[in-house]
Amino acid sequence: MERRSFIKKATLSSFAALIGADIVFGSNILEGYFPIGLQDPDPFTMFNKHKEMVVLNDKPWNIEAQAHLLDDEITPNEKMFVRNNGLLPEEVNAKTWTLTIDGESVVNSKTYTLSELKSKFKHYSYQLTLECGGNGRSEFNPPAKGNQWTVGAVHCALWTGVRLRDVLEDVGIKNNAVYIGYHSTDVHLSRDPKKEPISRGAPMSKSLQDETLLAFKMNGKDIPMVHGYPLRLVAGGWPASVSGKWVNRISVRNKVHDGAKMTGTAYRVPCEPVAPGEKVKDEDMCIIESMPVKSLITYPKTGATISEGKSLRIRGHAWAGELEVSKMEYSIDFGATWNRCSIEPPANRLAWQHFSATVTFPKRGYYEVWARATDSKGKAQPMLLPGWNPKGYLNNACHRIAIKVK
Ligand SMILES: Nc1nc2c(c(=O)[nH]1)N[C@H]1C(S)=C(S)[C@@H](COP(=O)(O)O)O[C@H]1N2
Ligand SMILES: [Mo]
Repeated sequence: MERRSFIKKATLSSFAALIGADIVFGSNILEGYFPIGLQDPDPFTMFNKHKEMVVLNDKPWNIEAQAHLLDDEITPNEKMFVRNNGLLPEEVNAKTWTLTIDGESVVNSKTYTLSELKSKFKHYSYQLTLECGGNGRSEFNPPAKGNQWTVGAVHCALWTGVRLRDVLEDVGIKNNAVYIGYHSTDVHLSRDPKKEPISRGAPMSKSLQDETLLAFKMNGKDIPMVHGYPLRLVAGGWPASVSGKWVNRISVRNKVHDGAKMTGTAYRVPCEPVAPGEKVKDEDMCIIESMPVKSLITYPKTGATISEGKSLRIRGHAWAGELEVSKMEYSIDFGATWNRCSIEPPANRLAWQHFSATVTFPKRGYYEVWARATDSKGKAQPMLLPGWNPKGYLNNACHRIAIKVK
């Protein structure tokens, strides 16, 4: 009689996904045994993150980058921020993973396996800027509750998958479709299986864009577990909360989706500007759609010292939600005067753009380099803070670095 009971294949594959490597002798693992690689509560090891990433919260995990870590043109996994609203899915098995398309506005609901999705529809790859709606929240006054992101809740990775549009067309969408809503397998903090940590979505016009993907690869590899393995919705240029991780169901709704964090004040800002600290009624709050124009200086790191007489090459990225960035400038005199940076076109729509400039300083001393992007409709970043809002969203103030000339 076999008395030893080995862990299930599904458990093994979710262990492997979490560790980010094949567990070569995994079939020998006994039930109830937890590989030490997973007992390690260190998020840097567990999620393969760069040592300089900053952990804001561990339940749920919220981890941000620093500006200088985001220097790569395409953000690698190690430097991508993590924003979870709940606990990681408990069991993930790509082999049995399915995606169901349902809702009031589908002709007939339909379920696809992951391999059906991959074989039936054409694959596309896009670099997509995903920024948390709350990025920059820490600067608002009066302060807003929530993760106190500084500048690091943004990334631009290369996502590969099938177009949501192609899948929706395959299912058949009724004329009264208004919105899609995603559903995922992560676990509510209360562990109540009836509650979802988050279930957001997008209007049909955004859902049907070329670049809106059901992605199964990130930067050419399986999506890392913490970023949504094995299937993720990605919708660049909108608050990253629209890009549902671990997606197993998409509902096509005949009204604005009313899932978790779609209603009340979540991911909404006052429809009209308000004074700092002002109370705003729920019905006067509007859902955030395209993100505002913004930029980051990713080189050098703030605090750098250079020698007198030397010029400084600065570089970074700029993005503008659904729009392009048409002008990029820097200032070394606290915003009194501005000089042009050169800026490249995006790799594709909704990808961030790279800028650079050669900066010279008149004499020794302390300087700040400020960067300001302007979008294709002529809207520029505010120098210090944009309009206050109760939940602390959309802080697109100019990024600033300190430089000493010695
Ligand atoms: N299923 C699920 N999808 C999710 C979330 C989540 O908690 N659960 N968080 C959202 C939010 S608020 C953000 S900002 C992005 C973060 O993506 P990242 O962790 O891959 O950087 O994922 C979004 N998709
Ligand atoms: Mo977010």
